[in-house]
Amino acid sequence: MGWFQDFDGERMKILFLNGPNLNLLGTREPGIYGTLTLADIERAVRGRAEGRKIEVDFRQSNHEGELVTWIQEARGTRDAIVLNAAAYTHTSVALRDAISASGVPTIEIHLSNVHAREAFRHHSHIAAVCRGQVSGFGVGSYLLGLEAAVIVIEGA
Ligand code: CA2
Repeated sequence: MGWFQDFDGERMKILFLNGPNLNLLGTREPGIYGTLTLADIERAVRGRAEGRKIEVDFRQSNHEGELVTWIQEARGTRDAIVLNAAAYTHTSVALRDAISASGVPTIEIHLSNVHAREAFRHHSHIAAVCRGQVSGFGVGSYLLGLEAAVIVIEGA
């Protein structure tokens, strides 16, 4: 049996969270972030999850506090979080504390390769409390984030 089919428990509940300005995807800066909208990316993620024991919740907020609240609410209700914290990656101790306090395994993702960009994008406040990071694969970072979440949930 494939590692992605052998989850014996309930459906895996995976929460995708997207931070500030990601609602603008597909409308500006296509050279860096591509031409897909966030709705296109959500469709791709749901397509990858289809037919598997995976329940996807996909959200975006421009507000740090709202993201903090959603991370807090994930405790006991979600099996993993896949988080593109956008600019808050590089600024937010609040998100880091929320991830740490929630205890929910979290995968950090980025569309662009943050390490190949400006120096201020090289540091992530959340990396140390995440299980790992996927950066630089466009929509593929979301799909890899989904697979990473499944691997973490299954304990593979
Ligand atoms: O590469 C990523 O996914 C980022 O998380 C995107 C953030 C950036 O601050 C991080 O360093 C890397 C920015 C998201 C803003 O998205 C826009 C989309 C279209 C137009 C303008 C911004």
